[in-house]
Amino acid sequence: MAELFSARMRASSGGLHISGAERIVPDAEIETVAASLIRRAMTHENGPPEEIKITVESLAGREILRLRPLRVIIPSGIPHTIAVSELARAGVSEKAANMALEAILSGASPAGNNMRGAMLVDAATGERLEPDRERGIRARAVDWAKEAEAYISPAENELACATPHFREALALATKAANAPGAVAELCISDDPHYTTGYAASRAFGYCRIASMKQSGCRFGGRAFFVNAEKFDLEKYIDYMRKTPVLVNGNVEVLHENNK
Ligand code: PML
Repeated sequence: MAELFSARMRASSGGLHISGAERIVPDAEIETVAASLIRRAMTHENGPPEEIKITVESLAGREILRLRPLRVIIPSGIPHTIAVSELARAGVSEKAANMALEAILSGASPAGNNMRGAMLVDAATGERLEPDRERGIRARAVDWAKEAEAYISPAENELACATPHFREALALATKAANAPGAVAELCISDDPHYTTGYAASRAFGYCRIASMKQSGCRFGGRAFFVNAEKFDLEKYIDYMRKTPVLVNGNVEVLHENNK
């Protein structure tokens, strides 16, 4: 079997995060994928970055965790209300959910900008647990298995996805939902004109929510909610950063009309 590599891109301007992406690819595809990551950074709607960092790292010797994708739910109703109730049924207090929602939509870093990674939030109290509020927590080394194209492409077609946001977010949410101590996740894109977000959990799936922010709003980010009583920060960060995850399996899309 071909050796696998983690390839990631981070683009920034003036020290501020602009865009990022993660792939897991065989050695033969590294050059093509690196070129496409650079093209993506250069054509991002926030403008060409001042700096693009591409990291390619061998995954040799690391055990790859294979996960089935979270089931996708398409709700109807008031976006923020759906998000909070979806988080609540997964075990996040309303206080914690509302705190995260407000922080994401007003710039969760100490300077009031978007964070580079996600907030880490005690699901019960809403206390923020990430060691660095600028960097936050990053989920790295996650992608769809090559064979999963047969599952993710039809789901993208069904949902009329014109960009890779959905497929990348579903893979990342699947990894995050399986982290030790994970309770749920809330995400709103920081791309100003991408307004779809989600609330996800291992128990209830990936609830894809349209209109989570006003078009043009530059704020966005993620909050990972954890059970602080069953939680080891070091193990959590180690899993999020280092455990390579390939997602594969049928992408079930469920349309809920009565929320
Ligand atoms: C991001 O910009 O990284 C977040 C993308 C959220 C995607 C939501 C979706 O389309 O399902």
